[in-house]
Amino acid sequence: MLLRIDHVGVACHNLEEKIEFYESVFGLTVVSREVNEEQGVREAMLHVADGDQGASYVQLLEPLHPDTAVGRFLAKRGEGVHHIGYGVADVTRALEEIGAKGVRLIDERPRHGSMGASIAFLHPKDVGGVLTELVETSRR
Ligand code: CMX
Ligand code: CO
Repeated sequence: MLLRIDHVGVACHNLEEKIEFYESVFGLTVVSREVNEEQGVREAMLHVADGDQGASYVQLLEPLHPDTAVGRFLAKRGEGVHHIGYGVADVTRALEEIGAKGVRLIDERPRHGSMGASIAFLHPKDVGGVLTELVETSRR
């Protein structure tokens, strides 16, 4: 069901500073910058590699407000890995299959994610403490 690791989501206080760090230390390139009001983030996708099943990225996340998912995470745990995003062929179908196995779905239906993707989150409490995102890449 999981095709690849699409991205690792990293929570940070200052997006521009963290972009500079990933560019200068790892030589990564920003391929997209977006504000996603629904998710409460300002974010950037940095390309890591291309594989048979698609590309993989680091997603840097800065909260738009303290009272958001990433804002609360930063206050509680500080900067660090926030979630893992796995590529799937069909996010609606994956949600049905995973929900049927008793895993709590944060999103019953897909939402809008980076670069036109359809995304949905699974509750970290049912995935061994790992906030898990399913990503269906847009077919552009
Ligand atoms: N990873 C692992 N555990 C996490 C977590 C994370 N990223 N965020 C919160 N938790 C844990 C907390 O530690 C807490 O556990 P304890 O009760 O044992 O302390 C529990 O989950 C509830 O956390 P909370 O502080 O009450 O936080 P929220 O109200 O924000 O709820 C969650 C948590 C996962 C439901 C919420 O963050 C959410 O809906 N996330 C999905 C959306 C999202 O993260 N969007 C930003 C990224 C967008 C993108 O990738 O495009
Ligand atoms: Co993500």
